[in-house]
Amino acid sequence: MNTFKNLRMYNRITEMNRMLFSSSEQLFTRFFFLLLLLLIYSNPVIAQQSASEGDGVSQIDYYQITTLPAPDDVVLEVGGLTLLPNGKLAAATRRGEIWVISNPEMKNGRAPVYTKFAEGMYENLGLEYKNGSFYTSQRGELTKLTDTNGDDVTDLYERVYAWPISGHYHEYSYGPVFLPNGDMVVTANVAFGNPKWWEAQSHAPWRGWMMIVTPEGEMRPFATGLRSPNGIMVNDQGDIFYSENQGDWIGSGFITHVEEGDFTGNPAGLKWADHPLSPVDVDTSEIIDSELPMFETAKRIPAMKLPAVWVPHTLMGTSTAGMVQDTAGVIAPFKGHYFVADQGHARVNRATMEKVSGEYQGAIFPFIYGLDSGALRLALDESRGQTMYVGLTDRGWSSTGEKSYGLQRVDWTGAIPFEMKTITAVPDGFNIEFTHPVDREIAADPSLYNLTSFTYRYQYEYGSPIINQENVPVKGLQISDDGMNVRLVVDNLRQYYIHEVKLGDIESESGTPLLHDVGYYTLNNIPSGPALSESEWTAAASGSSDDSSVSNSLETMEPSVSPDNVDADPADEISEPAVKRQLEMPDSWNGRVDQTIEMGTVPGLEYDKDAIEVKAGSRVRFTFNNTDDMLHNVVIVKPETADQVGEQGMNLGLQGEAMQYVPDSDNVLYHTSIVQPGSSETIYFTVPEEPGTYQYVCTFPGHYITMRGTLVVTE
Ligand SMILES: [Cu+2]
Repeated sequence: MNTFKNLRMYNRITEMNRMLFSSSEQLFTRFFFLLLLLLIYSNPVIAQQSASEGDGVSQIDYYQITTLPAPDDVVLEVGGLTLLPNGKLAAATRRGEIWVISNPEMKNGRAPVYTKFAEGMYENLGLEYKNGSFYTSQRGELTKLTDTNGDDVTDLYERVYAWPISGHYHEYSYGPVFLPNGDMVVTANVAFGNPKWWEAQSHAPWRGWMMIVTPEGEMRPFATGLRSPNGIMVNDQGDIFYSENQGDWIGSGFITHVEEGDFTGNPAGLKWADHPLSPVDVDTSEIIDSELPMFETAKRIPAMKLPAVWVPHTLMGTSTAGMVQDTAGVIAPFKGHYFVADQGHARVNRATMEKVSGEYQGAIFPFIYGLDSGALRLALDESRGQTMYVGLTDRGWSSTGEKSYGLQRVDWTGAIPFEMKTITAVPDGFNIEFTHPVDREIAADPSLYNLTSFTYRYQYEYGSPIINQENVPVKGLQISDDGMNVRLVVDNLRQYYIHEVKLGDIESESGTPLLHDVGYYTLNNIPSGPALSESEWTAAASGSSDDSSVSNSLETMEPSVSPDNVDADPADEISEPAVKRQLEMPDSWNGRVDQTIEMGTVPGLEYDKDAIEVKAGSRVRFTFNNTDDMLHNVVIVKPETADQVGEQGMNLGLQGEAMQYVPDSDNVLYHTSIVQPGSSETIYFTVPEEPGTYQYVCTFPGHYITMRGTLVVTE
């Protein structure tokens, strides 16, 4: 356990260091300070983001994140990642190279060794190894590479299959992933066009398609409707899945089970549905911009395949990427589950799926936060166990995290976190399986299970707001004899809808709090079968079932004065202002402002100022100009509370949007609303009387880790 204590200490000191040396001129000093810390703790960990939950358990109690160092001249923008039979790791890069990495586990603290296996290719976004050869997708072809003389450098590049491209920058090609019969699955991104820059268009055959390619170079178009199909996975049943990214006709990211002839949502690829090789029987004229949910269109079009698991946008990530099934139980408590990388949020989620009425559906849960950059590819180390490698890149795509590429390792410590292990559908509600037995007394309270359902529009416009949000009142529950399962009996179960399951302070039998308290279940089918009879479950106390769920009302827009019961000690002295978002200059100021502050953004999720100095008690006019292409706010918080407030913002779930992602906490002093790209907002506030190092932070989900600075209040 000492290691973890050190890690936690490391995090705390990194944070201190961030506060002490935040101006850019002092970067040099900061670097040496960090180096010193690393020597003091003499630990192979080079970067470890804090993900403390603030209530007793945190990510680092269960998972250790280590950055694999690389030589300066290796620009490891990972597009493909695979483990080799000899224990080495191989990465294909967006720069067109393949690197073989020896000693990725960094035995005895020794650095990994990088050998360039291949170069001169173009935007490789997938990598597999089979029978002594690598297989990788370049933008325009699937390539096989072989080292024929055993010097760890390829000397044979063979084209397996080439597909046409128009030359548009967005025509990324992904894969391959092998099927059990030795054929390969590849996917082809659409181009963009007019009148909107983001409008998906298929300028060449099979853009927007999934293709099956045999090792002999025969290609079979398999399915279309794909927009930005960054992840491909074949599970232990031999079934094919792909991950999708939000855009036109795609309300949010998702994971879809793909079968031959499927149409998965985006109509661009339908341009080739009449082609003699096409197995897809859908006509573009059948796609109508109706503002209805996707499932309404699927009722009309038999070939339309609904997502097995929606990955709710901003709540669980922004760009669904690589996926891998943990068939060997590398992360043992989650054997058989699916890990799903998110590029935009630099995180990894965990999905579980089941088949109901012959179709896949399931849940997605948070797993790992705080990676260095956009998480694109995952590889599980099945031979050594307990390790997942994550390949990172964000060039042109932006993500949270402080770097633009790299390779990190997630090591499971062996301690099993208290989590919702699975959510499964039952005829009258959901069954939640936990990783440890629950504290029965606490878990018996139905008000601790908050369920809300919602979906997205199927529309031409980019993305979608959350629509048709409704409460799902919990009528009662039944705890299994072993305490591992809680079966919820609910009202208002809706087929096709995403059901948010958010838990209150449930603890395990041994008093451990949940590491993550939320999951999102996509209910494509409600199982048939007997419901629990009323004698089998404990009813909710009257009145508690209706108001336990999240309100959809905009009344929660201004979370101003209500106190928060979790409070950081050093902040207790600072009183909470009555109005936290003052848009007009207060009359009592008589038109006099002591200081005007302008704050902007810079690419890479940062403000354009690391620190601002203000005088205690002074009157400030504060303007936030969002010059970035993403949504941001500015939340001024009490000293040392940016992490806590940032995490609370991230955990608001469905309430977040209406609350401008500003948690209802007395650590929040002042804030702007969420400011749209290219817009600005001005607020007025009086600086606290207590001098100190306050913080400001963006609480839009996932941004708080890098988007922050210090507000130095002087006497
Ligand atoms: Cu932000």
